[in-house]
Amino acid sequence: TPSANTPKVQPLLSTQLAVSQRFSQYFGSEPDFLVSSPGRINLIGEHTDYNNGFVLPAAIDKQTFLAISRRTDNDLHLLATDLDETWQGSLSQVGTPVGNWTDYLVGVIDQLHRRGVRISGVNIAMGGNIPVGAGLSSSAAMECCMIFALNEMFRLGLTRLEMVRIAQAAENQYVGVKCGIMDQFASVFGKKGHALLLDCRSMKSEYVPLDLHQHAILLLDTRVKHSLASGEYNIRREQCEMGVRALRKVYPQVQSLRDANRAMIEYTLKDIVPELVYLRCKYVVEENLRLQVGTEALRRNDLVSFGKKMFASHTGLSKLYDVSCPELDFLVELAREEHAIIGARMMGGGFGGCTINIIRKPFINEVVDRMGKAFFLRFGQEPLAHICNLADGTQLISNK
Ligand code: GAF
Repeated sequence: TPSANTPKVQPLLSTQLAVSQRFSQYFGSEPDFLVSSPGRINLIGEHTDYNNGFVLPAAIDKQTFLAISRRTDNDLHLLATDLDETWQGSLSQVGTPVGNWTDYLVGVIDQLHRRGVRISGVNIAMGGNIPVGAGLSSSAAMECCMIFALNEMFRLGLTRLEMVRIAQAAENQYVGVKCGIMDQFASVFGKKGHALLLDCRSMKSEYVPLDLHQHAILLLDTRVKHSLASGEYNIRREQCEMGVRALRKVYPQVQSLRDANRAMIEYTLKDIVPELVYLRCKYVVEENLRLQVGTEALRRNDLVSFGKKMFASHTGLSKLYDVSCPELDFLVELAREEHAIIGARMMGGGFGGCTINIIRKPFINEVVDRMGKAFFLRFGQEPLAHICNLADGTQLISNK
């Protein structure tokens, strides 16, 4: 494992125990159900999900845990064990978002109400070890835990895909980030040792075994919080939609950027939309192609070719899609110089968070030290290093 700048991430078992113990202390009885939902990485295919394209995420061994029990009234009592914060409200008046962690839970109830599903009061304690704001989808994990727990408790009979859609809709309509489906899908459907190849149009998915041999997945967290991300994220979506509208006038078959090809972008779109729209669309079309070629390389166990696609993905995200930041660019440039790193790129929505690196295991310590020092000299603090393993998705851990 990496050395000095490895953060003190709580081991999973103690985090899980802490959440149920805090539940019992605060609410005075044991929870009826304990569920967990993981964070995710994405190997390649960034900002392609809301363009109906492909993504290749995986659930990881960092989790959110949620303990729940019934109340006799119609209230919602929440406890965030990591923050030591509480919140109470009535289920009959799901109000407007308040801009903190409670929105991810209340947003799910809001979705149930919109679907005409009423539940009675519950006590909930939630906590975990997914770094927040690091681009590892801690928010999706909260939403997925919530819907999964309510589905168990009230026997709502939802399928996993329905839960994914409810969790995403909570983020879109309550939290206000028009995210795609990738994060919630990966959190709910993750499988140990596997990535998920998801076609975001048909919603067909396939588990791709990820045999890394002597390599590991190293996340380097810039600790830059993506505060601008939600506004900029929604702007990127609008730019993509603008590109689709322009293309459709010439090519009626283009329903989303998924249907566009390089020639359409270079010979048609370039001349009919503002330059920024052209650059955004060019990135998306190229990233979808990179993902497909990259996935074939992974299936052949050709990690070196896959790694090259990761570097190219970063260049596109930084230069064409403009969702990187100096800290992420710096880490990827350093990674290009490291022989032990065979691929690296920024990950997730962007504007901060982590880079994902595929690295030869024996060199982890020395590389993390070297990159950490260089980063410190430039930005005045070290990135946090996490090694992650691919894990199972949302699950029931225990019930009374
Ligand atoms: C965020 C979103 F939530 C995802 O849906 C996806 O668009 C990602 O950014 C970029 O690939 O994580």
